[in-house]
Amino acid sequence: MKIAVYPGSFDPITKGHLDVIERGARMFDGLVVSILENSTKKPFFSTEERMDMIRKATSHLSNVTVDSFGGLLVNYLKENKYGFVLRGLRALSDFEYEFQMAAMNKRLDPDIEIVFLMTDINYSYINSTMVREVIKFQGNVEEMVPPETMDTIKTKYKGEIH
Ligand code: COD
Repeated sequence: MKIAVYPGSFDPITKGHLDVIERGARMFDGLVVSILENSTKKPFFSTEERMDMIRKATSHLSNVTVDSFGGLLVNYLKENKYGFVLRGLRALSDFEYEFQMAAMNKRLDPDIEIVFLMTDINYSYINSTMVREVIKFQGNVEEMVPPETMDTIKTKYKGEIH
C-alpha cells in the first residue's frame, strides 16, 4: 500500500490545499493530511478546529484521513510506516523553502520520497497567512476556502464577516 502524508499547518485549509489533497488522493492508496502540533507559530485556529475543517472538506474522499503530529516529520513517517510526503508548490518563493526542507528530510531519512504537485493556476495566489489576515479584518474569504470551512469561520466569527 502506498500511503502518503500531506503535512502542514492548514491554518486554515484553503482551496489550494484541497486541490492538492484531491489530486494526491488519486495518486496514492491512502493520503493522511497531518497537522503539525506544538509548532513555534501560535495558530489562529486550534488543532481540533483545523482537523475538523479538513475532515469536513475532504468527506467526499474515501482514502483521505486526518491526523496531527509533533516533533520531526521523518519520525512520524517511520513510526507509522508511511513512505511518501506530499507537498504543494505555488511559486519560486515556495521552491527555496520546500527544497531546503526536502533536502533536510532526505538527509534525516533517505528512505522517504517527497512528491511535489504544482498548484492549480486558479489557486496560486491563495495562502493561509493572507486568508487569516482577511478574516482578522472581517473580509470575505469565500472564494479562497472550501464551503464547509467557510461555514466554520462564519460560526466562529458570527456576524463579523461581511
Ligand atoms: N496551492 C498549492 N499548494 C499550496 C497552496 C496553494 N494555494 N497553499 C499551500 N500549499 C502547500 C504549501 O506549499 C505546502 O507544501 C503545503 O501546502 C502545506 O502548507 P502550510 O502552509 O499549511 O504548511 P507549512 O508549510 O507551514 O508546513 C510545514 C511543516 C509542518 C510540514 C514543517 O514545518 C514540518 O514538517 N515540521 C516538523 C518538524 C520537522 O520535521 N522539521 C524538519 C524539516 S526542516
